[in-house]
Amino acid sequence: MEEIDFKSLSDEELLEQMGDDLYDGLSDEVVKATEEAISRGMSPHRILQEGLVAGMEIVGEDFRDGVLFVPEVMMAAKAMKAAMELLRPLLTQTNAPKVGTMVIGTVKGDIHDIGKNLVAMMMEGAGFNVVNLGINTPAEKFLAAVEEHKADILGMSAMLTTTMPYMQVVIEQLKTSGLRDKVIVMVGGAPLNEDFAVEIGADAYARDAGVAVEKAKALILERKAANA
Ligand code: B1M
Repeated sequence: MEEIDFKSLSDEELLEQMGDDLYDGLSDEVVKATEEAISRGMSPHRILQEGLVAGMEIVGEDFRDGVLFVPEVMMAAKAMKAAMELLRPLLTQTNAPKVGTMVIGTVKGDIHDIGKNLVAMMMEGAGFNVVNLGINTPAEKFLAAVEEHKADILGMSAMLTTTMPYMQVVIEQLKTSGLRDKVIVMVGGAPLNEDFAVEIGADAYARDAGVAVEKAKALILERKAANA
Protein backbone atom coordinates (compact mmCIF):
# COMPACT_ATOMS: atom_id res chain seq x y z
CA MET A 1 0.00 0.00 0.00
CA GLU A 2 1.32 3.43 -0.91
CA GLU A 3 2.25 5.48 2.15
CA ILE A 4 0.49 8.82 2.49
CA ASP A 5 2.50 11.89 3.44
CA PHE A 6 0.19 13.38 6.08
CA LYS A 7 2.13 16.64 6.03
CA SER A 8 1.11 17.27 2.44
CA LEU A 9 -2.62 17.11 3.27
CA SER A 10 -4.84 20.08 4.11
CA ASP A 11 -6.46 20.00 7.60
CA GLU A 12 -9.73 18.72 6.12
CA GLU A 13 -7.98 16.02 4.08
CA LEU A 14 -5.95 14.98 7.11
CA LEU A 15 -9.07 14.53 9.25
CA GLU A 16 -10.83 12.65 6.48
CA GLN A 17 -7.81 10.37 6.06
CA MET A 18 -7.75 9.80 9.83
CA GLY A 19 -11.38 8.67 9.72
CA ASP A 20 -10.73 6.40 6.72
CA ASP A 21 -7.70 4.82 8.42
CA LEU A 22 -9.72 4.33 11.61
CA TYR A 23 -12.39 2.57 9.55
CA ASP A 24 -9.66 0.30 8.16
CA GLY A 25 -8.30 -0.36 11.66
CA LEU A 26 -4.86 1.05 10.81
CA SER A 27 -3.65 2.04 14.29
CA ASP A 28 -0.19 3.27 13.24
CA GLU A 29 -1.64 5.52 10.55
CA VAL A 30 -4.34 6.89 12.86
CA VAL A 31 -1.69 7.65 15.48
CA LYS A 32 0.54 9.38 12.92
CA ALA A 33 -2.36 11.45 11.58
CA THR A 34 -3.34 12.41 15.14
CA GLU A 35 0.24 13.45 15.91
CA GLU A 36 0.28 15.56 12.76
CA ALA A 37 -3.04 17.19 13.65
CA ILE A 38 -1.82 17.96 17.18
CA SER A 39 1.43 19.41 15.84
CA ARG A 40 -0.64 21.74 13.63
CA GLY A 41 -2.36 23.06 16.73
CA MET A 42 -5.77 21.59 15.90
CA SER A 43 -8.05 21.41 18.93
CA PRO A 44 -8.56 17.95 20.44
CA HIS A 45 -12.30 18.44 20.02
CA ARG A 46 -11.96 18.99 16.29
CA ILE A 47 -9.64 15.98 15.94
CA LEU A 48 -12.16 13.86 17.81
CA GLN A 49 -15.31 15.06 16.11
CA GLU A 50 -14.16 15.50 12.53
CA GLY A 51 -11.60 12.70 12.45
CA LEU A 52 -12.02 9.88 14.96
CA VAL A 53 -15.73 10.02 15.87
CA ALA A 54 -16.66 10.68 12.23
CA GLY A 55 -14.76 7.52 11.22
CA MET A 56 -16.31 5.50 14.05
CA GLU A 57 -19.80 6.58 13.02
CA ILE A 58 -19.31 4.95 9.60
CA VAL A 59 -17.93 1.86 11.35
CA GLY A 60 -21.14 1.77 13.43
CA GLU A 61 -23.37 2.05 10.36
CA ASP A 62 -21.52 -0.66 8.45
CA PHE A 63 -21.46 -2.88 11.56
CA ARG A 64 -25.23 -2.52 11.83
CA ASP A 65 -25.65 -3.27 8.12
CA GLY A 66 -23.50 -6.39 8.20
CA VAL A 67 -20.68 -4.91 6.10
CA LEU A 68 -18.23 -5.03 9.01
CA PHE A 69 -17.97 -7.71 11.71
CA VAL A 70 -16.69 -7.80 15.29
CA PRO A 71 -12.98 -8.36 14.44
CA GLU A 72 -12.88 -5.33 12.12
CA VAL A 73 -14.77 -3.19 14.64
CA MET A 74 -12.29 -4.25 17.33
CA MET A 75 -9.41 -3.09 15.11
CA ALA A 76 -11.12 0.26 14.61
CA ALA A 77 -11.68 0.54 18.38
CA LYS A 78 -8.01 -0.25 19.00
CA ALA A 79 -6.97 2.53 16.61
CA MET A 80 -9.37 4.97 18.26
CA LYS A 81 -8.02 4.13 21.71
CA ALA A 82 -4.42 4.61 20.58
CA ALA A 83 -5.28 8.07 19.23
CA MET A 84 -7.21 8.94 22.40
CA GLU A 85 -4.08 8.25 24.45
CA LEU A 86 -2.37 11.04 22.51
CA LEU A 87 -5.29 13.37 23.16
CA ARG A 88 -5.58 12.42 26.84
CA PRO A 89 -3.03 14.96 28.15
CA LEU A 90 -4.68 17.72 26.11
CA LEU A 91 -8.16 16.82 27.33
CA THR A 92 -7.28 16.31 30.98
CA GLN A 93 -4.84 19.17 31.59
CA THR A 94 -6.55 21.88 33.58
CA ASN A 95 -6.00 24.85 35.80
CA ALA A 96 -9.62 24.73 36.88
CA PRO A 97 -10.19 24.43 40.63
CA LYS A 98 -11.43 21.01 41.79
CA VAL A 99 -15.17 20.91 41.22
CA GLY A 100 -16.08 17.55 42.74
CA THR A 101 -15.66 13.81 42.38
CA MET A 102 -17.26 11.60 39.74
CA VAL A 103 -17.37 7.82 39.80
CA ILE A 104 -17.98 6.48 36.29
CA GLY A 105 -18.32 3.07 34.68
CA THR A 106 -19.94 1.09 31.91
CA VAL A 107 -22.74 -1.04 33.34
CA LYS A 108 -22.74 -4.78 33.86
CA GLY A 109 -22.96 -6.84 30.67
CA ASP A 110 -21.51 -4.04 28.53
CA ILE A 111 -17.90 -3.77 27.40
CA HIS A 112 -18.07 -0.58 25.31
CA ASP A 113 -15.76 1.99 26.87
CA ILE A 114 -14.58 4.51 24.27
CA GLY A 115 -17.36 7.04 24.88
CA LYS A 116 -17.26 6.53 28.63
CA ASN A 117 -13.49 7.14 28.66
CA LEU A 118 -13.98 10.29 26.64
CA VAL A 119 -16.51 11.54 29.18
CA ALA A 120 -14.04 10.68 31.97
CA MET A 121 -11.20 12.60 30.29
CA MET A 122 -13.30 15.68 29.63
CA MET A 123 -14.64 15.68 33.18
CA GLU A 124 -11.04 15.60 34.42
CA GLY A 125 -10.22 18.48 32.11
CA ALA A 126 -13.12 20.42 33.63
CA GLY A 127 -11.63 20.01 37.13
CA PHE A 128 -13.39 16.86 38.36
CA ASN A 129 -11.58 14.15 40.24
CA VAL A 130 -12.63 11.05 38.25
CA VAL A 131 -12.71 7.46 39.49
CA ASN A 132 -13.07 5.28 36.40
CA LEU A 133 -14.38 1.81 37.24
CA GLY A 134 -14.01 0.47 33.70
CA ILE A 135 -16.44 -1.83 31.93
CA ASN A 136 -18.96 -4.50 32.96
CA THR A 137 -19.52 -2.83 36.33
CA PRO A 138 -21.95 -4.47 38.78
CA ALA A 139 -24.15 -2.39 41.11
CA GLU A 140 -22.15 -3.38 44.20
CA LYS A 141 -18.98 -1.95 42.68
CA PHE A 142 -20.69 1.35 41.80
CA LEU A 143 -22.13 1.64 45.32
CA ALA A 144 -18.85 0.79 47.06
CA ALA A 145 -16.98 3.39 44.98
CA VAL A 146 -19.62 6.09 45.63
CA GLU A 147 -19.23 5.52 49.37
CA GLU A 148 -15.46 5.17 49.39
CA HIS A 149 -14.79 8.29 47.30
CA LYS A 150 -17.73 10.32 48.65
CA ALA A 151 -18.71 10.89 45.03
CA ASP A 152 -20.75 13.95 44.07
CA ILE A 153 -21.73 12.33 40.76
CA LEU A 154 -22.26 8.74 39.69
CA GLY A 155 -21.96 8.37 35.92
CA MET A 156 -23.18 5.27 34.11
CA SER A 157 -22.68 4.44 30.45
CA ALA A 158 -24.50 1.81 28.37
CA MET A 159 -24.27 1.19 24.63
CA LEU A 160 -26.65 -1.74 24.27
CA THR A 161 -30.43 -1.73 24.49
CA THR A 162 -30.04 -4.92 26.52
CA THR A 163 -27.78 -3.31 29.16
CA MET A 164 -29.43 0.08 29.61
CA PRO A 165 -32.12 -1.29 32.01
CA TYR A 166 -29.32 -2.25 34.42
CA MET A 167 -28.94 1.45 35.22
CA GLN A 168 -32.26 1.28 37.02
CA VAL A 169 -31.03 -1.70 39.05
CA VAL A 170 -28.12 0.45 40.26
CA ILE A 171 -30.43 3.35 41.10
CA GLU A 172 -32.74 1.04 43.08
CA GLN A 173 -29.75 -0.28 45.04
CA LEU A 174 -28.62 3.28 45.76
CA LYS A 175 -32.08 3.88 47.23
CA THR A 176 -32.11 0.77 49.42
CA SER A 177 -28.65 1.54 50.76
CA GLY A 178 -29.55 5.16 51.62
CA LEU A 179 -27.10 6.66 49.13
CA ARG A 180 -29.52 7.93 46.49
CA ASP A 181 -29.97 11.44 47.93
CA LYS A 182 -26.25 11.87 48.44
CA VAL A 183 -25.20 11.51 44.82
CA ILE A 184 -26.20 13.00 41.47
CA VAL A 185 -26.84 10.25 38.92
CA MET A 186 -25.92 10.98 35.32
CA VAL A 187 -26.47 8.51 32.48
CA GLY A 188 -25.39 8.39 28.85
CA GLY A 189 -24.68 6.19 25.85
CA ALA A 190 -25.91 5.99 22.26
CA PRO A 191 -29.23 4.15 22.80
CA LEU A 192 -30.39 6.39 25.71
CA ASN A 193 -32.45 9.55 25.69
CA GLU A 194 -33.85 12.11 28.11
CA ASP A 195 -37.15 10.21 28.58
CA PHE A 196 -35.34 7.03 29.56
CA ALA A 197 -33.27 8.94 32.14
CA VAL A 198 -36.42 10.40 33.70
CA GLU A 199 -38.15 7.00 33.63
CA ILE A 200 -35.39 5.27 35.61
CA GLY A 201 -35.04 8.15 38.08
CA ALA A 202 -31.64 9.52 37.00
CA ASP A 203 -30.88 13.20 37.60
CA ALA A 204 -29.42 13.88 34.18
CA TYR A 205 -28.88 12.50 30.71
CA ALA A 206 -26.04 13.73 28.49
CA ARG A 207 -25.90 12.95 24.79
CA ASP A 208 -22.14 13.55 24.55
CA ALA A 209 -19.06 14.30 26.62
CA GLY A 210 -19.34 18.07 26.19
CA VAL A 211 -22.92 18.11 27.42
CA ALA A 212 -21.94 15.77 30.29
CA VAL A 213 -19.40 18.34 31.52
CA GLU A 214 -21.85 21.26 31.24
CA LYS A 215 -24.65 19.40 33.03
CA ALA A 216 -22.33 18.06 35.73
CA LYS A 217 -21.04 21.53 36.56
CA ALA A 218 -24.54 23.01 36.61
CA LEU A 219 -25.90 20.25 38.85
CA ILE A 220 -23.02 20.58 41.31
CA LEU A 221 -23.60 24.33 41.57
CA GLU A 222 -27.35 23.74 42.06
CA ARG A 223 -26.69 21.27 44.83
CA LYS A 224 -24.17 23.54 46.56
CA ALA A 225 -26.67 26.42 46.41
CA ALA A 226 -29.43 24.20 47.85
CA ASN A 227 -27.18 23.07 50.72
CA ALA A 228 -25.90 26.57 51.49
CO1 B1M B 1 -20.64 -2.64 19.66
N1 B1M B 1 -22.51 -2.20 19.29
N2 B1M B 1 -21.17 -4.48 20.11
N3 B1M B 1 -18.75 -2.98 19.80
N4 B1M B 1 -20.36 -0.96 18.87
C1 B1M B 1 -22.81 -0.80 19.01
C2 B1M B 1 -23.13 -0.04 20.29
C3 B1M B 1 -24.04 -0.93 18.02
C4 B1M B 1 -24.97 0.29 18.03
C5 B1M B 1 -23.52 -1.23 16.61
C6 B1M B 1 -24.61 -1.30 15.57
O1 B1M B 1 -25.28 -2.29 15.48
N5 B1M B 1 -24.78 -0.26 14.79
C7 B1M B 1 -24.72 -2.25 18.56
C8 B1M B 1 -25.77 -2.06 19.64
C9 B1M B 1 -27.17 -2.29 19.15
C10 B1M B 1 -28.17 -2.10 20.22
O2 B1M B 1 -28.07 -2.53 21.31
N6 B1M B 1 -29.20 -1.37 19.87
C11 B1M B 1 -23.52 -3.02 19.06
C12 B1M B 1 -23.50 -4.43 19.26
C13 B1M B 1 -24.74 -5.19 18.83
C14 B1M B 1 -22.38 -5.11 19.83
C15 B1M B 1 -22.25 -6.59 20.16
C16 B1M B 1 -23.50 -7.24 20.78
C17 B1M B 1 -21.85 -7.29 18.84
C18 B1M B 1 -21.69 -8.78 18.92
O3 B1M B 1 -20.94 -9.31 19.68
N7 B1M B 1 -22.45 -9.45 18.10
C19 B1M B 1 -21.05 -6.61 21.12
C20 B1M B 1 -21.49 -6.42 22.59
C21 B1M B 1 -20.40 -6.66 23.57
C22 B1M B 1 -20.83 -6.26 24.97
O4 B1M B 1 -20.77 -5.12 25.33
N8 B1M B 1 -21.29 -7.24 25.76
C23 B1M B 1 -20.31 -5.40 20.66
C24 B1M B 1 -18.91 -5.26 20.73
C25 B1M B 1 -18.21 -4.17 20.27
C26 B1M B 1 -16.67 -4.12 20.19
C27 B1M B 1 -15.97 -4.85 21.34
C28 B1M B 1 -16.25 -4.76 18.89
C29 B1M B 1 -16.43 -2.58 20.12
C30 B1M B 1 -16.24 -1.92 21.52
C31 B1M B 1 -14.81 -1.58 21.81
C32 B1M B 1 -14.68 -0.70 23.03
O5 B1M B 1 -15.52 0.11 23.36
N9 B1M B 1 -13.57 -0.90 23.72
C33 B1M B 1 -17.77 -2.07 19.58
C34 B1M B 1 -17.95 -0.78 18.99
C35 B1M B 1 -16.70 0.04 18.76
C36 B1M B 1 -19.23 -0.30 18.63
C37 B1M B 1 -19.58 1.00 17.84
C38 B1M B 1 -19.27 0.71 16.37
C39 B1M B 1 -18.89 2.29 18.24
C40 B1M B 1 -19.04 2.69 19.71
C41 B1M B 1 -18.10 3.85 19.99
O6 B1M B 1 -17.04 3.67 20.56
N10 B1M B 1 -18.45 5.06 19.51
C42 B1M B 1 -21.13 1.11 18.15
C43 B1M B 1 -21.90 1.83 17.04
C44 B1M B 1 -22.43 3.18 17.47
O7 B1M B 1 -22.43 3.55 18.61
N11 B1M B 1 -22.93 3.90 16.54
C45 B1M B 1 -21.49 -0.26 18.55
C46 B1M B 1 -17.61 6.28 19.63
C47 B1M B 1 -17.87 6.96 20.97
C48 B1M B 1 -17.04 8.24 21.05
O8 B1M B 1 -19.23 7.32 21.03
O9 B1M B 1 -19.72 5.44 22.64
O10 B1M B 1 -21.61 6.82 21.63
P1 B1M B 1 -20.23 6.74 22.14
O11 B1M B 1 -20.08 7.77 23.35
C49 B1M B 1 -20.56 9.11 23.30
C50 B1M B 1 -22.02 9.26 23.78
O12 B1M B 1 -22.78 8.10 23.66
C51 B1M B 1 -21.91 9.79 25.17
O13 B1M B 1 -20.71 10.55 25.12
C52 B1M B 1 -19.75 9.86 24.34
C53 B1M B 1 -18.71 10.80 23.82
O14 B1M B 1 -19.26 11.92 23.18
N12 B1M B 1 -21.81 8.91 26.32
C54 B1M B 1 -22.08 9.41 27.57
C55 B1M B 1 -21.41 7.64 26.45
N13 B1M B 1 -21.42 7.28 27.74
C56 B1M B 1 -21.80 8.34 28.45
C57 B1M B 1 -21.99 8.52 29.83
C58 B1M B 1 -22.42 9.78 30.28
C59 B1M B 1 -22.68 10.80 29.38
C60 B1M B 1 -22.50 10.63 28.02
O15 B1M B 1 -22.63 10.07 31.57
C61 B1M B 1 -22.22 9.21 32.56
